[in-house]
Parts: sequence; C-alpha cells; structure tokens
Amino acid sequence: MDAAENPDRYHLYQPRPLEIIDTTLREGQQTSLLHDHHKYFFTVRDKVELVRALILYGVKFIELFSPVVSTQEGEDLKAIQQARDELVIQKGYTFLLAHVRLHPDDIEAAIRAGFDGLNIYIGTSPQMRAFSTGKDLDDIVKQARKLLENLHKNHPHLILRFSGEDTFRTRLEDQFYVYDKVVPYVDRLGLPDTVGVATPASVGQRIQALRERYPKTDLEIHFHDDRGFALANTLEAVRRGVRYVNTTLLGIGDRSGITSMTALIFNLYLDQQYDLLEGYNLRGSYPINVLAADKLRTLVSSKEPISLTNRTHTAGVHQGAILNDAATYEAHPLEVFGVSERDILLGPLSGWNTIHYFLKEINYFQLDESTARDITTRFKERVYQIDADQSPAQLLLSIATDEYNLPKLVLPESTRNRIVQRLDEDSSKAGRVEPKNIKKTSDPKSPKGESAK
Ligand code: HCA
Ligand code: CU
Repeated sequence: MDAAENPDRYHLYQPRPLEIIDTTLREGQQTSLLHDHHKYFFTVRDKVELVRALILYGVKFIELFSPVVSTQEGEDLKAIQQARDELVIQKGYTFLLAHVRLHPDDIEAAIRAGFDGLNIYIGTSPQMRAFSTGKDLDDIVKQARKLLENLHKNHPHLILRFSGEDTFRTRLEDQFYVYDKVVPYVDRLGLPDTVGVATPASVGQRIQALRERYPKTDLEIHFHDDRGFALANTLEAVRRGVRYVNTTLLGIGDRSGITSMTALIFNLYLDQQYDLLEGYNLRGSYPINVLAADKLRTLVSSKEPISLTNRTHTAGVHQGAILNDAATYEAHPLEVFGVSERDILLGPLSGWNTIHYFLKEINYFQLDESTARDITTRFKERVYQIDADQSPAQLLLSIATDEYNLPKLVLPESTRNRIVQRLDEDSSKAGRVEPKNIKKTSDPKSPKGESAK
C-alpha cells in the first residue's frame, strides 16, 4: 500500500499525546558502535526486524534515510514498506518519514520512493552556516520557502517537518526569522540539539518561546547526549507539551547518541504520566532493547535503564538484602518493562544473536558463537513443529541440554534465582561444542575464569 492509495491518512490520524518518531535506522545507523563491532550497517533483515518490533511496540512514525544516501538504502526501503503494510490490520498504519536535506534532489527521490512525509533540515546556527551549508539566513529562507510552498501545494498529503539544525546554537531571533517564513507550510517544526549543548533550562526557555510564537504548530525535539542530558532535556520538553519526540533504540546515534526510547517511556511511567503512554507496549521494552543490542553484536548497555544490569547485584551486602526483599536495592518495577527472561520472545524469526544471548546470558550455558549459529539452525527447523504444550524457549533449552550437552556456569549461591547479566568471558574463547560428540567439560561445577557480574 503506498501513500497514493489513502493519501489523506495522516490528516485523518488522531495523534496521541506522545508520538515517538523513532530514528534508529537513520540517526541510530550513524552510531560508531556499528564500526566497533565490525558490522558497519544494518542488513535489510535487521531493518525489517527492527521496524516490525517498533511497530508492535506502538511506534507510529519511523524516520529513515533519504534514498539518495545509497542505492542500498533505497532498495531496503521496499522491504521496510512491505513489513509496515503487513502490520496494518494488526496495528494500524505507520508513517515512514524520509530525513532529507533542504535540497530538491533529496526531496524528489523521497517522494518517488513513496514516503509518507519529509523531515527536512538545514543548519541555521552560525557554525553550520559558515562551515557546513555555506548559506546565510536569507538564502535559507528563500530556498525553504520556495520548496515548502511547492510541496504544500503539489503534495498536500505529505507530512512536512522543517528543522533548523543546531537549534540550540541558533539565536532565537534567527530561528524566528526562518521559522516565520516556513510555518504556514509545515505540520511540525523541529528543534534538534545537534551537538548536545542544551540543558533542561535552555530547553524550557526555547520551547516556551516557540510555543508562544507558533501556538498552532506541533514541535518535534531531537536531543543529543554529549553532556548526558538528552533524557532530562526530553522530559523537560515533554513536560512543556511537546508531542513529537525523536528517540532511538538504546539511544544509539552520532557520537554519544540521542534519547533512548525505552528510557523515556520508563521515566514517563515513573513520573505517572500515564496519558502519555497510550498505545505503547511497555512489556516489550526489554525485548526490543535485546533485539537492538543483538543487531549491534553487543549487550544492552549498563547505562540503559531498561537493562538486566539494573537487576544485577554484585556487592555481598546488596545481594544479601535482595534475597530478603528485592525492593531494598531495586526501586523500580522493571518487570513491567519486560526485564525478565520470559520476555525474550523466541520464535522462527529469532536471530542467532538472540539465541546466543538467551542461552549464555540468561541460562548460563557456555557456548561460542558458531555453536549458537548451529543451534539456531536446528531450532528454526523444529520450531514450526512444536507441540501445543511446548514453548519455543523449552524447545531451545532441550536442544541445548539434550542434543548439545552444553555445560552450564554454576553461579555463586547468593546469586541463584536472580537474573544476572554476566560479561565474564570472551565467547570466542569458549570451547566449540559439536552435537552428539559431546564431552562434558572436565568439571562443570567449577568452570574456569567465571565470575558472575
Ligand atoms: C544529522 C543531524 C541531526 C538532524 C536532526 C533533524 C541533528 O545527523 O543530520 O533532522 O532534526 O542532530 O541535528 O541528526
Ligand atoms: Cu542528530
């Protein structure tokens, strides 16, 4: 289904009080983590799985690169559009937005590719004007007005957003000068903190000024985390009524990234902002983080609030108290956000990374990556035939135990029955285990080099 079939879909849509615009596949793909782990880009399969997971989580707006970025990005878009269309009956329509420069080539390519909307941006700060675009404010205004007026007239159903990149180093008068000219033609005005200089105080002031001047136009925020303020800035903006918020899974993005989707949702819940949570599947928070981490070949970061690390206790005193009552050192209801082994939803679409993670980190089996890949192949062959009373997780555990005889890490007494995330050994060093030719490790009760983290 493309935008032409039901062109006014957006203007018929009733936006919720909080609309997340996920940009994992645009801003997130700019993360250096992809390079650290020699991955470099998300494959089309990664993208489709992430998009499906985001839609099932309740996200209605997904930002992607403009097709001019690379032929591959243009190709992958078709698979993403198909994945989106397959979920329309179950979850309603999800809008795909192209991130485009204020440039006719980007804009035309995005329209041809069937995007629902354009997230247009151009640098407005003195730094961006001098060293990035080379355009002064009058050039920007002239070009923006011409392009946006045409788009508004000729493509009335496209969702249009205009952002002055580097808003928080742009003088308020300069931002007004530009936004005054484009506001009649757009659905949203963006406020990106491109280099992460904003604080909750400066965010509050800027948003108040923009809301007073453009009371009828929705604002969209995008905060980088260079100072560690992305989340605090986002909460301040939302508190001041901003409806559209850019986030990524795990907060990945350029440099130290932007606001993490699940960290935002979690904090709104803790602040009892339940109206803002309409339509979001809170229990899917941890599973979606695990999925994103898998795609990056890493674990969910310890800095991510919705992580197993937040339920991991190492200090003896803490462990003792936790065994008496978990609330002593666990103040937050992480189980509401799916931080539990039950919520790693295994199935035929699970990648080997998820399976590796599930077996190693949650069930403490010792296995290397190539064994995880083999097990994944077996699991996928069998999962279609499981009995009604068996779950995919049970099937996987039985393959690991009965067919591969995988040795298990024995945890210290005090951490038994707790969910513990460990990063104890380099999986490349863990022995490869072949099915049916399996010898138990010499003494599985005292595996080498283990430590529960
Ligand atoms: C970029 C910069 C950007 C754009 C945000 C926006 C930023 O990577 O192109 O379009 O609103 O942080 O300013 O991500
Ligand atoms: Cu950015």
